[in-house]
Amino acid sequence: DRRGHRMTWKQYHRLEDIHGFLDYLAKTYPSIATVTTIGKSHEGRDLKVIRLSDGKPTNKAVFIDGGIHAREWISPATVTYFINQFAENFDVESDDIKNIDWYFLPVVNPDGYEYTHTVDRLWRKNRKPYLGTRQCTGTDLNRNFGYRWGGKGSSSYPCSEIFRGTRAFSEPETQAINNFVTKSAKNFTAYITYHSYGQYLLYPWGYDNALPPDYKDLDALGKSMAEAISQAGGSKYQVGSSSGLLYPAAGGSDDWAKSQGIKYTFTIELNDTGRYGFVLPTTHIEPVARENLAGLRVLANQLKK
Ligand code: ING
Ligand code: ZN
Repeated sequence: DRRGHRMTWKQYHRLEDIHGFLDYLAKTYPSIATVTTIGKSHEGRDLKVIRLSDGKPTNKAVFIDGGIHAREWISPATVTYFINQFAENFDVESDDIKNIDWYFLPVVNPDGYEYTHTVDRLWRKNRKPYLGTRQCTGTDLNRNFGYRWGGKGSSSYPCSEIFRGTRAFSEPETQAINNFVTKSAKNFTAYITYHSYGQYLLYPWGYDNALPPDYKDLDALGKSMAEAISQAGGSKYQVGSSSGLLYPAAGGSDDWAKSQGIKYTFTIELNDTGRYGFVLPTTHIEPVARENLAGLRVLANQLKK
């Protein structure tokens, strides 16, 4: 349309609209926005990262992703809301925001995401077939990352919803993130991955009931973020380690990020607490994204300290 893209936060969008939106921003704001394809999905779709930055060499770096799980549509919707907010208002944003190099990958699992739009609304995994006798499709990308891969809460059975894959980083989508984050010479100080649902701010470890040495820092920041979310929109988020608050699950992206030395690492389970679950009505997109932007601002503020 006349804005040059089709993205809104009043409905859930197909991958084409999301990618068109990122490309539009890179074209419209070339001094701050850059789009890079960091790899391809199994079916050959682009894994597009948008960087928003004023290029100051002293900036910290933050990596944010969404859509690891196909059916959690509120996640890409929320991440694209952040991108829109920062890109459209970068010059008037706070220094907290401008002193960060932001890297956003809104759809980690584009094949699964498209599949939930066309075939099965509740698909979770990616779409790479397992070449075994049972011919089941898909690996749970949040069990495929390479820290303590293969442990509790993951399955070696390809038909399982939590199939871990045949080895750590066996999937092109997780490989691309691993390569980008570990080989790009960026010094990432925070990693946030958005999922749904449950309203939780989760920190490592997920693989088992153990806590990282600095978990008190993560817990304190998580509680401040939860407070900001509640003040902005009223949703209550619980804070704790993923294994402690939910269940042990090895091979998650947050554990891997933490193992790479990224201090502030969170999995955020967006709204709701189960009334609609994965099929959150579109009227919830703006309120959920808006209150979570308030939470993200608290994280940005912490990084300058
Ligand atoms: N929940 C996460 C899952 O992958 C989780 C919970 C978070 C597990 C962090 C491990 C680490 O099962 C959803 N809804 O995907
Ligand atoms: Zn998920």
